[in-house]
Amino acid sequence: MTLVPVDKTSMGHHLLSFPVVSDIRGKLSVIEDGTGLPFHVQRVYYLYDVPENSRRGGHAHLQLQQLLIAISGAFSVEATSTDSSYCYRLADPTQALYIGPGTWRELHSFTANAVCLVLASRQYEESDYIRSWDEFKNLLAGHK
Ligand code: T46
Repeated sequence: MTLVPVDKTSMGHHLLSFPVVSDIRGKLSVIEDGTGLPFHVQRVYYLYDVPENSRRGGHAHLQLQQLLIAISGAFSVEATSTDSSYCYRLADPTQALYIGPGTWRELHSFTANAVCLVLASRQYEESDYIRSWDEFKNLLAGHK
């Protein structure tokens, strides 16, 4: 079963769609290496019990690629890269938001039951984070 691009918003951030197996017992979605995943998954983590008024992210990565999935509930992701800036509302467990290197992300407006599952292309490295907006803007300016 293959992932399908939903849109072409940006090279740095766009939605992908997972196939669903649905029957009277419920639904099942599969994420499988070699079926259209844009990278090999090295790490999985998840955000949950996030207060409604809390913001997460607020940084970019130098190399990391990630897929964000609203496994339960909903939340918003503001993504900014060289070619575009867009606010996604993730609320569908059959969709994943791809976020590539050089993309600033901010997550907010979590519903009470929201769970954000993240598949990541690399292990955790603090040195991969760009946590300063000014540094990020300088990086983008250098790529134009
Ligand atoms: C991202 C968004 C969606 C670890 O020890 N290992 C890990 O794999 C991660 C992701 C975090 N941490 C530690 C580092 C901090 O002490 O957990 C603490 C909270 O991490 P952070 O403030 O980076 O969490 P978020 O939710 O702001 O950002 C995370 C990811 O870091 C980031 O890459 O895109 O989730």
